[in-house]
Formats: sequence, C-alpha cells, structure tokens
Amino acid sequence: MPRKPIDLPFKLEYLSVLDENAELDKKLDPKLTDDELKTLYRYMLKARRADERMLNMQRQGRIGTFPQASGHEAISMGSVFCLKKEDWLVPAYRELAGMLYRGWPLETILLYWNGFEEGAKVPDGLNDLPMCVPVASQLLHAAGIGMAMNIQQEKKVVLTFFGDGSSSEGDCHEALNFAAVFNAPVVFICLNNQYAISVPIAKQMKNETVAQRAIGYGMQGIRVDGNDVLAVYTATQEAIERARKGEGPTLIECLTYRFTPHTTADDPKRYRSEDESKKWHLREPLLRFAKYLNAKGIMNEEQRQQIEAEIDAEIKEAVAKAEELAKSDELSNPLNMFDFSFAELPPFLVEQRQELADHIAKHTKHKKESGEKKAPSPAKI
Ligand SMILES: Cc1ncc(C[n+]2csc(CCOP(=O)(O)OP(=O)(O)O)c2C)c(N)n1
Repeated sequence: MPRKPIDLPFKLEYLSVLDENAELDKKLDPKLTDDELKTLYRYMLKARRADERMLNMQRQGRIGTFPQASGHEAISMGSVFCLKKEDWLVPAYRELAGMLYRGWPLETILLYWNGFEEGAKVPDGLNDLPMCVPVASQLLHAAGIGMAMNIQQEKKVVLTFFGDGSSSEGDCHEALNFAAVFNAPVVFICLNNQYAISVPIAKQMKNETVAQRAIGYGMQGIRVDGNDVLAVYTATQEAIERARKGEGPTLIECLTYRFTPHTTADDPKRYRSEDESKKWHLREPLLRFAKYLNAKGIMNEEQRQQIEAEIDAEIKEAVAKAEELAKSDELSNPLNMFDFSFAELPPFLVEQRQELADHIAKHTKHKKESGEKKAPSPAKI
C-alpha cells in the first residue's frame, strides 16, 4: 500500500497537582515532608520579596535594568529543588528562587544586575553556570555538558531554562536535537509566560503547546501548570530520574504568566489587557501554595509572618553587603571584566587588558593632577 497511516506512539500529558483553590489531587501527591514543603515556600517567598526590593532599587537608580521573576517562583523552585548538589544548573535570567535555594547569595545577584562581573561568579562548590541573557544560547551549553557527562560516564543531570520566545531561536532547536540524538541527561524547562517582550506566543509558534515539540525531537515532553509548585516538582523529579537511568532528555513546558513587565524598561500595558492579567493573578503560585500549607496544618498565618520577617532581614543584609562591595576599589575596577571567563587569557585579550590598564593609568594621572578620586588598583590576571 503506497499510502497508509504510520503508527507512532505519541502521548502528551498536562499535569497539575494543586488546583486553583489549592485542593490537592491525592493520587498525585508527591508526598514531600513538611520541612521540604516549608523550604519550597520559603525560597519562593524570598524570591518574590527580593524581586520587589530590586524593582524599588532600580527605580531609585541603585541597580540597572533587570527582568523581574514575580509569578515564576513555582517553576524555578519546584524544578531546582530536585537537583543534587553535584548536578548542573544552567539558568536563563528568571530563575531567582532556584538560584537562591541553590546557594547563590542575593548580594551576588544584586551585583550582577548592577553590571559587576563578580555577579557572574559561581559560588564555590556548585556546578552552575551564571545567568544567561543572550536568549537560548545557554541551551547549547546544557546539551554540551550533558553529552560530556555521558562520555565521562557520570550520573549527573543538567537542568536548564528558556522562555517561549527563546523557542524560536536556532540555538534552542539545535540544543534539543543534539540532546535527544546523543541521549544527554538534560531537563529542558520552558517557562511559557506567553510573551517574548511584546510578542505573544501565537506569533512565535504555530503549535498548540511547546511540549509537543518534544515529539519531533524524539524525547519525552509534558505540559504542567507552572503556577503549581507541586506539579513542577513532580514532572522534574520524573524527568531527572529518567535522565539518571540513561533514558535521555525531557522537555517540560510550564504554563505561566509574567505578573510584571518583561524588564524594568518595558510597559506591558501597551500590549496586554488588564483583564488577561487579572485572570492570571487568580492563579498566583505563592498564595495558592500558602493556602495549601495552611489547610495541611503546617503553616498558619502567624508562622507565615515569621518567615516574612526573617526574609526581610536577610534581604536587608544582602542589599547592604552588595552596596558595600560595589563601593570597594576591588569591584569598581573595570579590568575585572577580563578576570572571570578564562583560566588563562588568550593573547588578544591580554593585549586589550593592557590597553585598558594604560588608559586607566593615564586617566588617573589626569584625575590626580586635578584632585579627583583615585582610579581602581589593577586586578590580577
Ligand atoms: C540572542 C538574543 N537576541 C535578542 C535578545 C533580546 N531579548 C531579550 S529577552 C527577549 C525575549 C525573550 O522571551 P522569552 O524567551 O519568551 O523569555 P521571557 O523573557 O518571556 O521569560 C529578547 C528577544 C537577547 N537577549 N538575546
């Protein structure tokens, strides 16, 4: 028969564990301990409060343009929580909750958004990459790390993130394809917040879901409620277990919404309706999870307030530290930009570094003569 249907074994699921009223589907309960549930909540809340604080600071001119992550806490924390310390985290730029949980000091993140190279310095002992702003480029790094681990026969996994808009990039397709073909232990988390700056998802892709693209690459795929931390946790945990068993990569699409502008330089009122935004606020990840913890009897309002107070103090301390560091001679040295990418600088960068050092020295001399503040001391190569 020249024309006949091809029988292909495709299936695609949507997963939510807590419904919009915070009712748990008992069959899907991931059965986390009370302490684990409270940890999830704490870091989600810390990320939300840090995000709000950073917005205030940006408006006061105390940090630069940055992308808020409010509304994405369930995705970031629910997934990163599944990693072991030695696993790899390859973040984009909205993974605040997970990065804080992983051990990135908030002051480091504040320095990053203030333009300091030191903000990209991975804390000792973590197999993480710094945040990535060029969209989708980090997915190739994640696929490459996964392939390298297969060669080295390591049982670690890689967790990486990208947006719905990033799924239009060639880098994204190459990374997914390489990971599938080489059976790399990578979990690709798509934060589908439905907009790439002002471009709605309908103008990014012709498919109904991002998850179904997994089928085309030959990997597992699932769509989850990205405002439900337990759903994200469950899907990521399953994907990581498969990856550790050598069963290759997974694409998890987390359906969510940006509660805030794309970045502090954006005005979503010009392209999103208030009605749409209000509808999504009803599915807010933190309120929903707090309601569940309350109903489960493990966090009442008084205990929640206590966590708020502790977080408030932690954020104040981090802001003070970051601002102190930013003033130091060591960090305000522009030569630092050469210091964190290469173990050994290639000759053309040695030359550029010297050129900048000479320029600073000349400028300093000029400033000294005119009685201005001294220039920063040169950093080590
Ligand atoms: C390679 C590259 N091209 C363009 C940009 C400018 N840019 C920054 S964010 C963005 C949209 C990203 O949308 P999406 O992937 O959906 O992520 P979201 O910001 O919505 O989380 C673009 C085009 C960039 N950062 N990198």
